[in-house]
Amino acid sequence: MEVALRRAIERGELEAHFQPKVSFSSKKIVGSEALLRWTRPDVGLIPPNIFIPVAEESDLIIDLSVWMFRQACAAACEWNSEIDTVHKVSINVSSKLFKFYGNDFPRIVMRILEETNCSPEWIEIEITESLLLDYEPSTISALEELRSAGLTIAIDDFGTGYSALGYLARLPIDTVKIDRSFIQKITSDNRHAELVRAMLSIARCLDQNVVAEGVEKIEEAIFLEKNGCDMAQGYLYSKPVPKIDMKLMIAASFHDLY
Ligand code: G
Ligand code: MN
Repeated sequence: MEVALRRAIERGELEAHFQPKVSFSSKKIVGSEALLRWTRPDVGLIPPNIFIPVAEESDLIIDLSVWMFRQACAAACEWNSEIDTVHKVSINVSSKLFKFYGNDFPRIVMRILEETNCSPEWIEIEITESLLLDYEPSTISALEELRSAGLTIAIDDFGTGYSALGYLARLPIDTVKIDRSFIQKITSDNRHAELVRAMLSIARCLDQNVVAEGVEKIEEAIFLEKNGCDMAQGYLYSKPVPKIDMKLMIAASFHDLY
C-alpha cells in the first residue's frame, strides 16, 4: 500500500474533497474542511482511516500533506473570489508535518499561500490535542507565527485526547472542534449533553469558536444551536464532496437556495 500511495499523487489517484461547515446564526455555508480521498484503479475507494496511518508511518505524509495544502488553498482562493464574506477552508495538519519542518513550517505555509494566491484569513489549520501535549516550544512558536500572519488554528477531535484543559488558555487557539463521539450521544445520554454544554461554555468564556463535528440528526443541531454552538459539520448537511460540488453548494447557500 505504501508503494501504491507513493505513486498515487503523480498518477492522479488522489482528490481533495470538502465537507461544508454551516453557521447556526447565518444558516449559510461559512467554511469547509478539506479531506483527502484516494481511489485506486481496480480496487476502488480506500478509506482514509486505512491509508492515512500507512502514510503517517513513513515520510509520505509530508508530501501528501503539502499536496493537500496546495489543493485546499487553491480552492479557497477560487471560492472566496466569488463571495463577499469569508469562506474558511480548514486543513488537517499532521504532527509529523510540524515536526519535520520545525521552525520552517510557517515559511512553507506562506510559500504555498503565495503560489496559490490565497489570503491567510481563508485558511484554518486543524491540529490534534496530542501535538500540543508534546509541548515542543518550536511547535508553539510556529503556531503563533502562523496566527500573526492571519491564519486561524483549530483543535480537531476535541475531548478525545488526554485533554489538559490548561492548554486552551495558554496556547494560540481560535476554534475548538468537538469530536463526533460526544455529538452522537447528546440526544440519548444526558451526561454527554451536559459535557457538551460545558465545552461550549468554556469556549465561549475563552472567546473561541466551536464547530460540532459529525452532526447527523436535526435534534442534535437544535440542541447545539440552543446552547450557543457557532457552527456544525456532518452528514445532516453534507458528506465530503468534490471541489466542483462544493462550489455549487456555496453558490446556492448564498442565494438562499440551499
Ligand atoms: O478527525 P476528523 O474530524 O478530521 O475526521 C473527519 C472524518 O469524519 C471524515 O473522514 C468524514 O468523512 C467523517 N465524517 C464527517 N461527518 C460525519 C458524520 O456526520 N458522521 C460520521 N460518522 N462521520 C463523519
Ligand atoms: Mn479534521
